Formats: sequence, structure tokens, C-alpha cells
Amino acid sequence: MKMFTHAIVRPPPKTIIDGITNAKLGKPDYKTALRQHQNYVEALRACGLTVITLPAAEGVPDSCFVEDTALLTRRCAIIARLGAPSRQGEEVEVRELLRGYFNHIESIEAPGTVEPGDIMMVGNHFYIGLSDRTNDAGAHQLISLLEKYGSSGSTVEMSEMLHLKTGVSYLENNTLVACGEFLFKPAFANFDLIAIDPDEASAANCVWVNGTVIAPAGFAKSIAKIEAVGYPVIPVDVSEFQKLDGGLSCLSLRF
Ligand code: CIR
Repeated sequence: MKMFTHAIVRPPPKTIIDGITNAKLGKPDYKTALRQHQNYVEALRACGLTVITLPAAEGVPDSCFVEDTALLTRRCAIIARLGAPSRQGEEVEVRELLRGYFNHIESIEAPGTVEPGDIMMVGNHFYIGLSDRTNDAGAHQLISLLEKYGSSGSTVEMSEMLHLKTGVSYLENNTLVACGEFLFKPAFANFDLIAIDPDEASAANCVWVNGTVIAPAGFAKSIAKIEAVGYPVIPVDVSEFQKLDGGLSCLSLRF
């Protein structure tokens, strides 16, 4: 079980109101988003992480979703090539920062695209959702890079959600929380599944950090199910980020 020591975050820019969205929940409010982001950082600190904060990037409305810029593994960092054209370039400052923490830094190259919201780490194996943002070429480059450093990867077909981790999260101890199509994937058949009800679908995106689960606030049934398998839960309200199809995992890079 990988214990984390650090998280990288990037506060929302004022331009967050122009972020990409399919959720019909209205535009996020900048000040509320900033406050929610601060609470999220406090939750990461409460789990024992040192939080590294990149400056907000006003030119890139979706830049607070820093998870999508890189995959961090024990032995290397892999810089993503984002599938959303408006988000390409978000990875530049992240790469610079990671130089101080990783000896090996690799990159996904065109025509490959990978957004690490599509990558779920289970021990030394990485499940890669083939979404509208992560293509075959990107996934295969990623698997080769993972294998070069002693890890492995496999792809998961998907059609219902933005990213793989929009609908499924690994909570260690062979436990997945999942909703929608991810409840029925053969790839996940041998896990203990916590099924998230459709009316609480956003709760399928949560993060295990050193024995605690940070989960989105407002989803009482799901939080009770996670607590029932023995995890303390820290609820954090991320309503403004949900308006942009983003969740808790997207807001940090943990390593
Ligand atoms: C986007 O569409 O790219 C952003 N509005 C949301 C990204 C969410 N990231 C994630 O699930 N890892």
C-alpha cells in the first residue's frame, strides 16, 4: 500500500467560470471555489501530506484540475498530453516543478493523448480508461513507459463518463467505489465493490490518502457505505468543481 507524503495543487483561476463543462449545474462561483479549494488543501494536510501549491494560471480555466497533467509513480513521473485542446500546456509548469522530486521524467507524445483522470492506480498496476480524452496511442505509450519502470497497465473501454475516475476510485484493500458502467466491467469483477447510487454519482470520485478517505460532501448514503468498510471519511464540499465535471481526485497530484 503506497503511503503518500506530498500533494501538488493549483488554486482555481478567476477564469474558472469559463472551464469546460457538460454538467448542467450552472457556472462555478470563483470565491466559493477558492474557499472549497482551501478546505480541500486542509483535508490533504490532515492526512499528513505536505502540500505544494503552484500559482493559479489565469490563462487556463481548467488548470485547477492538476491531476490531469501527470501520472506520478514510485519510480517515474509521466507528463500527460491532455486530450482537451484548451488544456494543452497546463503540464508545462508541473513538469518544471516535478524535476525537483523525480529523477525520471517521461512524456506522452503526439498523436497520443492521456488525461490522468483516466488512470486508476491499484498497487503497481494502472487501469487506463479509453475516454474521449485518452486515446489508444496514448494508452499504449503509457503502458510501455510503465513497463520500462517495472509497473504494468491495462485499458478499460468506457462510454458514459468524462474520465475513468469520474466513476470509479480505488480505496486500497481490494475495495473499489463505483457507479454506472464501472459496476459491471470484467476488469473490476474481482474487487470488493461499493456501489454508489445514481443520485450520488459524484461520490464515486473520492481519494484514499494514508488510510483516510476524502469524499465529496453532501452524499450521506455513500459516505456511510465507505465508513461501514472501516475508513474514516473527511467530507469536503466541491460543488463548484462538480459544475465543471471535476471531483476531488482531479484537484491534486499525490505522491
Ligand atoms: C475538463 O473538462 O477537463 C474539466 N472541466 C474537468 C476535469 C476533471 N478532471 C478529472 O476528472 N481528473
